[in-house]
Amino acid sequence: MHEANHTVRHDWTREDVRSVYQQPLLELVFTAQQVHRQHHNAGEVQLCRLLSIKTGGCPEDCGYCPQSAHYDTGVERAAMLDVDEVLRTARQAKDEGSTRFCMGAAWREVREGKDFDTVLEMVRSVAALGMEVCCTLGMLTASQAERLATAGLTAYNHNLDTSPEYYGKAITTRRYEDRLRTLEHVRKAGITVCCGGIIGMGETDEDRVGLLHQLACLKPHPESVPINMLVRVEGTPLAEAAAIDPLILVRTIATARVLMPRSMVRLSAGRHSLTREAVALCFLAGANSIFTGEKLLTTPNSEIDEDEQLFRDLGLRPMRYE
Ligand code: SAM
Ligand code: DTB
Ligand code: SF4
Repeated sequence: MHEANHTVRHDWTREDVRSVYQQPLLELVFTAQQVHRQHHNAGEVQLCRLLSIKTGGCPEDCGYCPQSAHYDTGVERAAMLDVDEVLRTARQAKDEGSTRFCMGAAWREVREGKDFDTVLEMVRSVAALGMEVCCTLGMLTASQAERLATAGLTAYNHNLDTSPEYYGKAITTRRYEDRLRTLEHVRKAGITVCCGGIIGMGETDEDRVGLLHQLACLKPHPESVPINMLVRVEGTPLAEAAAIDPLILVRTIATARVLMPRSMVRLSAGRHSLTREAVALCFLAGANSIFTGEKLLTTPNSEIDEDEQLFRDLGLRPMRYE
């Protein structure tokens, strides 16, 4: 079934997804690598830079997140950055080889007013550098999505995070349907979708299958699929979650690659805690994008010189502009 046909499909059943996910790992990685080579240049990995433009004090209480005002995590609430500061970071990221710049805000949803106007200005300025511009600002209305599109936004990140069944155990103040509605607004506005999830929150294989199934049935597929491994931050309810085996990350990435052949699959949070060999396996499994720079939003990320060394050792190149 899936081995022979590597075309883009949106009619995956949960059983299909389960049977891809459950294959012997090396069979799965081999299939994923074939799919990857059919649709992408396997020697290139896109570098993306994240910046938290509005940190901490979020009214939402997502059990994994260091920025929620509900938990004492040591992340200080900060005012919104100014446009010049954001632009400086974006220019530096571009000089360091990033082709995509993603701005995150610790908001449950976007509210009208000065802060949103500032975000629109940031989007216009970063787009003028010729970089792909992504934002992750929480829930959006249709009209806010349209204004972001007009400002030049390339992509909007809004994760489904986990399966519909497990969602309520990790997040209690918003619903899966709310997430799907924002994704629809983003699509309708003509912005590309960046949507993935987090593994290592105590979910089962079946929950990971459930998440991947939801993503693979979105039509069109999200152009970008971030796979995050939980960063366990002290003070959050998930601080003591059991560490997840990196081979489960490899399995999740490989399944995402097989199900969504054309998408960029991004090895996102948690990379810092992986060995170089595990990162290499993630690339072999079809990951073709990473975040670079010393920080993700609030937690540490891999050092840029270590990444450069790894790219040299693996013979990979940062993706250039198209
Ligand atoms: N507030 C917005 C929202 O929730 O959509 C945007 C920012 S939020 C920090 C973006 C994503 O980061 C979340 O959906 C989640 O997938 C991921 N994330 C947050 N905390 C994380 C953690 N500790 N480990 C891994 N991923 C995390
Ligand atoms: C995504 O899926 N991962 C990134 C990005 N989208 C915004 C965020 C990871 C955040 C990790 C925790 C932190 O640094 O605060
Ligand atoms: Fe707020 Fe987003 Fe963190 Fe949830 S994931 S607490 S909405 S910043």
